[in-house]
Amino acid sequence: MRVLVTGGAGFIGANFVQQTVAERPDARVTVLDALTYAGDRSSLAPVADRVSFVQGSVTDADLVDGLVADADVVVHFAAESHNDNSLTDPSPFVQTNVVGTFTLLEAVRRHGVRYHHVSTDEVYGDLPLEGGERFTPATPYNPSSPYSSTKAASDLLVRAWVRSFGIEATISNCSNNYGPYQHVEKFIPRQVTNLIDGVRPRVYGAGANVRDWIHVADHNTAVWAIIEAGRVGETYLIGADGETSNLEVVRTLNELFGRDADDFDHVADRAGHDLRYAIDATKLRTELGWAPRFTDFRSGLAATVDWYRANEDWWRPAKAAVEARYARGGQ
Ligand code: NAD
Ligand code: TDX
Repeated sequence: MRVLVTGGAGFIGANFVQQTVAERPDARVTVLDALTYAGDRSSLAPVADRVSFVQGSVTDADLVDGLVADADVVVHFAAESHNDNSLTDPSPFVQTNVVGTFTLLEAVRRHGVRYHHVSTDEVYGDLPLEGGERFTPATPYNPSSPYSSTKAASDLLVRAWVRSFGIEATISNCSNNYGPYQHVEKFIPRQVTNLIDGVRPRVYGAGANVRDWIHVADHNTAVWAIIEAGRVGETYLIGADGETSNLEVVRTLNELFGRDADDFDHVADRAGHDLRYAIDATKLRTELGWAPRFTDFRSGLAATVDWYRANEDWWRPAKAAVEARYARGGQ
């Protein structure tokens, strides 16, 4: 099977490519990645000899056409992915997330190639902190940020291309991922690398916001389950019942570093900050028989801390610039 992975030098894409090479000897993987600030070719170093790497943008119609023509399945991870950046400059989010998806869909339509669209639970907006409500595939779209609105737009393009042109596509909307190779701008790697540097964790606002954490490896087994057995035109929600408040995350990290759990700082809140995400993954579990393997968040976090300790060469080059950017926003 010839697999074209967009965004394969990013966090989830690189884990997907490594996992695919390790577990699927029949897969021939090509990565298309623009190597923005978020992409790092060294994330693919362990499998470099098994992967064809093409540096370029998903908005480049000619390049995309040739690569899609040569694939059996396209797995689309490439995106601008950070909410905070989308509040500073939404423009690349519209280009990559909307125009890039459009460009891929047109190529998939021309060449009749199977397409899987990787998206986020943030398209559904947020939930109240209390009450236990969860997102389902029937939840109306109600995105809050420039990031999530461009992801929502891209999902709707996919649905329209299925209905209007009959392309063979599936969509997944996953909750917050954690694990190795995540950029230091994101919540967990930022705090882990702060703690390695002896800096107190930084929590936005009161810190009561809840995210539904899933290990990146579990996200990726779900993506493969959908590619292999998902019904064309369907949306699957991916989540592993990992609801945890930001306060609980930093307390656990402090404990893993042998520090007082409450030794952290509250900093300026994010504009429009979503309160709570929670996924009902019943459809994925019952229809496709998927189940997560990383069900103990604390030990998953401990393994992630170990990875960042052991791979300082990977994250150190980005750290100072990320912290300087946060400092300008009082965060
Ligand atoms: P990331 O920011 O770590 O990686 C994105 C990758 O896309 C980078 O390698 C970057 O170089 C590449 N890229 C950016 N613009 C590009 C362009 N125009 N053309 C080609 N490549 C380009 O993101 P991530 O966290 O790995 O997220 C991957 C996907 O998963 C995204 O679509 C995101 O919306 C979705 N998602 C992420 C999470 C999460 O918790 N991180 C949760 C649910 C869904
Ligand atoms: O320093 C911080 N302090 C803090 O309290 C940072 C960077 C974040 N936060 C908070 C904001 C969120 O409530 O932590 C939570 C997680 O923040 P992010 O890592 O920025 O993730 P989030 O905004 O929830 O979005 C993530 O999950 C859904 C990914 O970045 C998206 O790509 C994905 O779609």
